[in-house]
Amino acid sequence: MLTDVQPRDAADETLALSTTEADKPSSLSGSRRLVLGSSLAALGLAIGGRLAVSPAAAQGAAPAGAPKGPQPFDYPGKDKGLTLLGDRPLVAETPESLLDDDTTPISKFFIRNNGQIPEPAKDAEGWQLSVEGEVEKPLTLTIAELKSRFAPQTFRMVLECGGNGRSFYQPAARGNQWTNGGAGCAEWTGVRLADVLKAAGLKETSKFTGHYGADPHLSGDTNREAISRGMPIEKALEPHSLIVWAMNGEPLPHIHGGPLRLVVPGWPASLSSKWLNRILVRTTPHDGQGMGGTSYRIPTIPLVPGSNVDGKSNFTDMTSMPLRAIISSPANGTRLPAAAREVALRGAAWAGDHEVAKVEVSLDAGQRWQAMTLARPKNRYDWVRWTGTAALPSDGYFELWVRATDSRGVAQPHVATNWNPQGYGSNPLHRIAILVG
Ligand SMILES: Nc1nc2c(c(=O)[nH]1)N[C@H]1C(S)=C(S)[C@@H](COP(=O)(O)O)O[C@H]1N2
Ligand SMILES: [Mo]
Repeated sequence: MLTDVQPRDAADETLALSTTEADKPSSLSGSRRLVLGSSLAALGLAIGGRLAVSPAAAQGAAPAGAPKGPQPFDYPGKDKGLTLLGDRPLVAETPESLLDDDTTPISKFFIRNNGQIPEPAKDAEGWQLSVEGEVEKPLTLTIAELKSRFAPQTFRMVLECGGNGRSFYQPAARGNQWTNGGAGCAEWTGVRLADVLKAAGLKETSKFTGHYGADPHLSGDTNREAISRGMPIEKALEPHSLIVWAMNGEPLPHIHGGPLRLVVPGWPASLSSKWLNRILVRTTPHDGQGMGGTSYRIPTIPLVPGSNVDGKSNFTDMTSMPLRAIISSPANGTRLPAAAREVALRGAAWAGDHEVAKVEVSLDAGQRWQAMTLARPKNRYDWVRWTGTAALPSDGYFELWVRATDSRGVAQPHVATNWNPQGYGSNPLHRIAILVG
């Protein structure tokens, strides 16, 4: 049967094209689609984060048990403008308008935990990392030893949750309903994972890694891992795959995995293990928590949206994150004065393992596109900041659409494609609404 469709919340939006969706009653009341119309006049200025016209940011997309819609966020050292997506485990995303800095400040950086937050380390320099398994000589290194034995590197690199963009899928996919804010771009300082692996001595048979962190499973069961993912050795040996102890020049904050984490840029951030204490080198693909099934895996043959599949066949591990561009200024819902005839635009674009070649903006729902100016990224895996100006033909309501194109000539889709049960790879173009006058 083709349409083994998962149940959805009744409040879900109704732009779906499939017959299973078309007969659902439209539920405009309470929908975030109305945010601009109903609240802009009242607020007179920016509305927090979500696209007023987006069906995907609908509150109904939240999984059962999760808070209904975005919740205010209150966490030490974090900006209150972050959006809480779940408090157990703690997950918060960054509204696009808070991704307006060239380097994402720690206060605005998204948070994604799968398990409990571990106890903070008492002696950060004494934190131990072991490298074991398919190596010539297993190692145990303290952070102090990592710093003294290997050459430190600093790169500005995007870290992006594998599920970023998930909320744009119709029907809703399982998991945290990220919009575009499960991503940030920070300066990471550490040593090359490759240097440490080589010090442990790689063999012909050293083909994959598996990573372990100190965070307990959500249940507290000490036999279970919160998450433990791994990758092919080629990705581990890339010069930008780092073992990191500093973020934006500060000791790596506890909530971001301090004192030690991996940063594996371009691929799902679930590989960037926080509270890193053990790397296992393997001959076979890792089998830890978050490997196999439909976890961080995408279909190799496109599925009917809503299909109930287990990922055992015709699925492959997600590698590069997809292309994505955001408008970080103005914020969605911004009201400009009457007679304003242009608007300054700013944003960012990134492309996983690939390169951003072009960023364009449309004011007429994609009929005409205008190229934006791209800044030079600092290094591979840095995002591309972009700027530009759009002419406003009149007062009134406008939607601004942004789309990136990569160096292979592939642009972002208008809608989320390649639906999969856990919602990976969703990268429809970002849209914001503004009102002039
Ligand atoms: N030990 C550990 N590492 C982890 C996770 C986790 O739950 N535990 N979550 C992963 C996921 S899914 C993401 S998206 C990133 C989030 O990193 P951040 O919280 O620093 O933004 O950490 C990854 N590393
Ligand atoms: Mo993630």
